[in-house]
Amino acid sequence: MGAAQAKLMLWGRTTSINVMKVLWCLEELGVPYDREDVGGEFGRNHEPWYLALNPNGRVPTIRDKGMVLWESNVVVRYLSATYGAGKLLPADATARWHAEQWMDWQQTVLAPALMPAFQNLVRRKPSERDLNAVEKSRKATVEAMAMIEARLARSAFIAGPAFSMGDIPIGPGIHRWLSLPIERPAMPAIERYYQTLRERPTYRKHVALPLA
Ligand SMILES: N[C@@H](CCC(=O)N[C@@H](CS)C(=O)NCC(=O)O)C(=O)O
Repeated sequence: MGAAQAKLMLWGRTTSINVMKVLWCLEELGVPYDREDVGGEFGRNHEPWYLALNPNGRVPTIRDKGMVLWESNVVVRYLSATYGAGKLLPADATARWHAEQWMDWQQTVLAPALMPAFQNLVRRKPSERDLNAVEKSRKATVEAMAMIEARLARSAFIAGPAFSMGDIPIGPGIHRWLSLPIERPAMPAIERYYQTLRERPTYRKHVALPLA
């Protein structure tokens, strides 16, 4: 036996939607980890030591088996492939590639749609809120959520009949969307999906928390 393998290290504050994905994934897979607060009120993400790990200056960043990795959805893919084959990484090819597809869509469509409403309504003081940006964001998110609603009307989870890595980037956005004080059309498949996710202790522990 060689020296004990260092525990996986995660840098990032727990209130970050992108850090939540990694925390949720680690917890689903039962991978032991250490974590340090970086970003938001904790700062440090523009310090040289952090930029040497992650030149993008954002959270999360992980180090595992000597490899440093950032970009939350890539970290979720890495963890799923390394520790979650047959669990979070679907064995079925269609489910695998549908998971990948919805993960990229979350980064490029859902996240930019939802972020302005969240930032304005949760992170800013009422006097500093841009309500036009909130309304634009609300409408863009309704359009994005309509795509998820259609998908979930014919599939229990985002990539098929089973929970997978594809649900991990989507789940935190669903919680934020349903928790924001904004008008939303009824989306019964999303409501059903949210209740299913909330049955997972890992989702309740890291994701379905009061907005902060
Ligand atoms: N595409 C990146 C985005 C990372 C990102 O924007 N993280 C935010 C938090 S959700 C951040 O670092 N904000 C600056 C901060 O926390 O100080 C990813 O998915 O990891």
